Amino acid sequence: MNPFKNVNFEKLKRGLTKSRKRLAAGVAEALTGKATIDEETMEELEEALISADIGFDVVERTLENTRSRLANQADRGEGAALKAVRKELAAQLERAGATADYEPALASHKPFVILVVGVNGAGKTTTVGKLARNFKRAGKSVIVGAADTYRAAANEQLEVWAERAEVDVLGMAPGSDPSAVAYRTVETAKREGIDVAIVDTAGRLHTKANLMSELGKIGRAVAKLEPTAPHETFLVVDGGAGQNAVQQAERFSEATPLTGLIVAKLDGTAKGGALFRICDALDIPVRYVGVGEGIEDLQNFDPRLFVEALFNE
Ligand SMILES: Nc1nc2c(ncn2[C@@H]2O[C@H](COP(=O)(O)OP(=O)(O)O)[C@@H](O)[C@H]2O)c(=O)[nH]1
Ligand SMILES: [Mg+2]
Repeated sequence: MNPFKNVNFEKLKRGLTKSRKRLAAGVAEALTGKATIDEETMEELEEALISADIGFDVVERTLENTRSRLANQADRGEGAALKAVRKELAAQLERAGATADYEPALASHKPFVILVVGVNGAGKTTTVGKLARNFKRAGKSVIVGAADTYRAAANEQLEVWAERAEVDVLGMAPGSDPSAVAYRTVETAKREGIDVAIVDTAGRLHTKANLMSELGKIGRAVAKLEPTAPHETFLVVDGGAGQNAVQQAERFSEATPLTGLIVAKLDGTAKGGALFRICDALDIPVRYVGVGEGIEDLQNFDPRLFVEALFNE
């Protein structure tokens, strides 16, 4: 195999600038100059983490574990506390299954079939282009399927990304059945021995039941050709959507089994902390993060590196 991982700490850091400012300022205010961390400091810390959108449950668990970690060591100063908080925050992401070791199981499935779902404007099509590029850089052949058949412009948008990523694209006439596009994409991948088939779907309001049930239909269409497919169903959420993203994720996971999250547009928001509550609420691992509009801007998700980038000055 030829693993390619797009991990670029400096770019990640830059992308998280707004979120880091929000988080780091509050945490620094709570901890700076404290020789030992007392309960009052813990409360300030709690406030800082909550106002960084991290979500109540995650914050409570993080602080509880931080307390017991500190209780078991001699050094309970500012530095030790910060270190413990970071470790615990990363642990919360790992708890939902995120890991730096994640690799799509391309060796076990050919084609490896990925469905990309989410609400309108979340960043799906852009993410499909970036994903295709990452696989291409790993030496894999890729086909993308334009199953957003509702808008005439959707095909063109995906074609532009496919061209940038230098991969094949399969589109059908606007108004075609999205399941048919998905089916033909996988069929073409099989026939031509293509490694990865990525199906882009139309944005749908998580409140519209008929569109949501169509997702199940798309999944069943590809399973007719490949019983184990789709091998991944990624939900793309806008990193700036906060609590709203939690609700989206809940509705989507009712409509179709989700295997991972992709959090896009983290570069545009100060609400990056919401990523913690999203994967905690759904118990679904984050697999990739989008930190820019360029084709190279989809990074593999490493929980520890992410937390490091959220705090690192
Ligand atoms: N800054 C930034 N913009 C993004 C990112 N991902 C997507 N976008 C932008 O979000 C907008 C909607 O993206 P699109 O892929 O069309 O969303 P879709 O409706 O879910 O397919 C576009 O303007 C993208 O350029 C990202 O990681 N960072
Ligand atoms: Mg789209």
